[in-house]
Formats: sequence, structure tokens, C-alpha cells
Amino acid sequence: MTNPTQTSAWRALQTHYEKIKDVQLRQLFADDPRRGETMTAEAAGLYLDYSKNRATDETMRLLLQLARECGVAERRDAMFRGDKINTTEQRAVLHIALRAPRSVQIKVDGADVVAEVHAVLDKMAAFSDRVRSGEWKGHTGKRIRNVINVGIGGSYLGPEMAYAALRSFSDRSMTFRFVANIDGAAFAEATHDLDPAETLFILSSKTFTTLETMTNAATARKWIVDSLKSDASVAKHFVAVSTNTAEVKKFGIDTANMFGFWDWVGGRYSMDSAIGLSNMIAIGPANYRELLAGFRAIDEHFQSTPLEKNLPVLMGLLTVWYNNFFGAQTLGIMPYADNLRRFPAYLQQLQMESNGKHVDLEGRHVNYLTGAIIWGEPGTDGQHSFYQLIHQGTKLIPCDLIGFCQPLSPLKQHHDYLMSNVFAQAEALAFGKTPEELKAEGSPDFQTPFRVCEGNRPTNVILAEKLTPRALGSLVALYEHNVFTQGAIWSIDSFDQWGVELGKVLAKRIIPELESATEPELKHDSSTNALIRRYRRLRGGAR
Ligand code: G6Q
Repeated sequence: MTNPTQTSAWRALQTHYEKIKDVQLRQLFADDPRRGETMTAEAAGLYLDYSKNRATDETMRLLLQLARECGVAERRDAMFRGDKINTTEQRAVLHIALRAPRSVQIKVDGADVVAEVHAVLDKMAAFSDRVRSGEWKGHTGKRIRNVINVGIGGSYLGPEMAYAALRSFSDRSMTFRFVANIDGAAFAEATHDLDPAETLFILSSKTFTTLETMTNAATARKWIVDSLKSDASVAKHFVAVSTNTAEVKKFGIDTANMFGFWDWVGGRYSMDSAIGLSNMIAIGPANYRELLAGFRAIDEHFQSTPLEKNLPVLMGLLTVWYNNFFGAQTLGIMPYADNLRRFPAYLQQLQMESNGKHVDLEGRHVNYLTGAIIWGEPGTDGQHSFYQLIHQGTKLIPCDLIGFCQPLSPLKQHHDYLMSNVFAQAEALAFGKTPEELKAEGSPDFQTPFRVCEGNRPTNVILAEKLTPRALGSLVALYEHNVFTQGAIWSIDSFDQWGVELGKVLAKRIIPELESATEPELKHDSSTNALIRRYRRLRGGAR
């Protein structure tokens, strides 16, 4: 493995950074009138304009050299081959197999995983068709009108995001909900207006042991059985998506109604595995295959396009540039599509769980910054709240602005207004407003300093034709491989998540301390002890 800071590209980038750190985008655009056309790349219907970044041809040349010195392409090839690149868990990382065509073979420990993927996809399609057509009936003979996905983290964020994104392609006669939080309010809100006899739960959990999901699953079971007055109802109102057959059986689900996946699919990379079953029921198998085709198109692009025209590579390198040389802490994700409302949250897990690592592949503490903080909201909403800080604050916040040329609604004028804001924001962030311009526009002198926008705020603009299942697949794959590129540069394991374990273990230790009738002897620190005592005093009522 390569420590990126030891490469000659890194050292050259440091020197180069000193030279161009104050260069203005206004200047770069004036120097090269074709910049807005040349600093672009396109793949699978996604157009990336990265010209409004604080980068020159030389910056890009050095960043690409860094990718070569860090072996990004070799690491990518190892992933596609099925090598166990998740070294801390000794697992292959093969979400790319989830969308590989039937004709492709990828072997893990001698078995062709693509054949297994298609067997599960076929089973999902047959089941989805039965539910959508009304052939699959609930225990009382009523057809299923409501589908609730119970799952958390990687078993929730993707399906919830994709459902919102693609709801205009979904069966509008059905209701789809997503319960993740162990807060009982989540389950209560998701079910309060539904008829149990018409409700199907999809228990989505790779391990089938996750506290939140198992607690909600038990509550769902009780909700169904109490209402339908029969244990036998479980078979008609629950299916499972999991790798844990034994636990699924124990819950009372017939394994004929279990949809499997594999340890080589990480939770946050699993939305296009059987974890997407609720999405397939919503949009139908044909649209779901379109979604997979969109993923696949970017996989092929990532695998075979030279690095200098490779969208995920370019985006990953620019994130490294701001993170490690400008010291930018965050990256804003602003989809100009209301249906992508949950996309920033989805990317937050994808990027922060993948690249929030403090040791390299050999377990040594890194001497450079890794994963950026990801956040965002849809535009134009964000413009009326936090964009002020991006325009005139003191922090550098690179942003990805994502827009679509065609609307999902017939309200075409709305769409022109929406998209005018994508272009206007990227323009305003890059070029700002000078005191001279303000003066010429008649701004009173006393206001000028307050109205100046310095500009030089970087953005990527991603444009696609329309938010279709295919476009969504491509967009998600773009970010998956962008995250991969960053992780490869930083020499970290982007596929483990040991950091989430500690809190889980501690919570399990505290549960009995909350549940016991009399106050237990508390052996935590003084703060934790005091908080637990206060909670016990104020929570009211027995459990
Ligand atoms: C994702 C993480 C994590 C996981 C959840 C749910 O990469 O591993 O978010 O998806 O903890 O796990 P289960 O699917 O096992 O319930």
C-alpha cells in the first residue's frame, strides 16, 4: 500500500497548491474561454461540469498522477475481480456483481456469484408480480395494499431514498413506508392509519440480529397477530431479506419467502440487492431492471474509461484536493429535485461510513485527513436557509449541484424556474459580486461591504436528462465509485465500519440498567451515571 503523502504527486500538489490557492475562478475563466466546455466529462447520461473548481489543467494532471501512484486502477480491478479487498473483514467487495448481466461470471471462493444474483432477482420479480397483481393475499384473503420495510442503516436508507426518488414510477394504489428508528414513534406513525389485514412487512436485515430492526419486527409481529388473531398470519404478512436463514426461520418466516444476499455486499452498498425488494414491488420488476442497468452503465464506465475522463475518478480526486490541500471539512450535496430529498442522507452513510477512518490498510494512524463530512438538502429549499454561509461565510464548502433537464411533473414552468437556480447558484458561487459591480449597480456605499460576494466557491454540476430508474442507478453508482476512489487514494478500508460497534455494545449493557425495577449499582463515569438516574426518575410508569 502507498501512503499518499509519500508520493511525488502529493509533494508536487503541495507546491502547486501554494501557487494557485488564491487564484480566482474569474481569472481561470478569463484565461481560457473554453474552460466550461473542456472541463467536463460524460457517461451513462450523466454530464459532469467540473470547470467551476479551483483547479487548473496542471492540478488535474497532478491529481491524476496521484491516482496512478496510489494504484486506484489496480485497486478497482481487484474489486471487479472479486479479490478480498475488504481486508479487515477478509471479504470480497462485489456490489458490482449485483447489476452484472447474466452472461458475466465473477467467482468468489469458486462459486459464480452472478448466477446467484440472478436467481434472487428472478425470485424477487416473481414475488413482486404476485403482490402487485393481488395474487398474494393476506391472511384474511384481502389483497396487500401496504408494504412496510423494517430495517436500518444500509437496510433502510437506500430503499427509502429510492422510493422517494422514483415514486412517480410506483404503483400509486399502494402505500410504502419505511421503519428504521427504534423510537416507537416510528412504528406507530408508520402503521396508525393502516389495516393490518392489508399490510406486508419486509424485514430487511443482513444479520437479522440488529437491535432496532428486531425490536420493530417483534412489534410488527404482535401488531399483525393481535389484530388477525392467529400465529399463522405471520406467513402471509412477513417476508425477510437476510443472509441469516436460521434466525429468519426462528421468527416464523417460511424460507421460501426469504430473499438472500451475501457477505460480499456491504450494507451501504446493498440497495440494489434483495434489500431493494420494497422498491421492486413499488416500481415493478421492469423498472427495477432499468435501475440496475443504470448502475451497470457506470460500472462499465468506471472500469474501462481512462482516468482523465472517468467521472467517479475525477469527482473523487477533486474531493481529495479540497479535503487534503485546502483543508475543506465538508462537502454539500444539493439535489435540485424534490424527489431526491433523501439523497444527501443516503450519501452521508455511503461516504462517511466508508471513508471515516483513522488508520490505513496496515492499521497505522494516518497523517492526513480522510473522509469529508457530507450533508445537504434539496435546492431550492437550501437557498432560503443555509446557502448564505456558503456564499458569504468564512469556510470553504465545495458543493455538488445535481439537476435534471426534464421534469417529472407536467409543470414545465416550475422546472425552468428550478433549473435556473442550479445555473444561477453555480455562477454566483464561482464569480460572486465585486464592489465595483455593486457600485455600478447603484448600491449605496455603506452597504457595499455587506453585499460583496467574494465568489471562488467551487461546485460540480451534474446534469442528467430525467430522474428515471436508470438515471438514479447511474447516479448512485457514480457516488459509490467516487467514494471508492477517495478510499483508494487514502489507503483505507472503505468497506468496514468498526466504529459503529462500540456504541452498540455499550447500549446493550445499559438496557438492563434502565429496565430493572430497583436502581442498579451504576459503574459508569459520573456523567453517564447521573443521566441514567435522571432518566429513571423522570421516565414515568412501568414498562
Ligand atoms: C452499512 C452498515 C450498517 C448496516 C445496519 C443494518 O454498511 O453495515 O448501516 O446496514 O447496521 O444491519 P443489518 O442489515 O444487519 O440489520
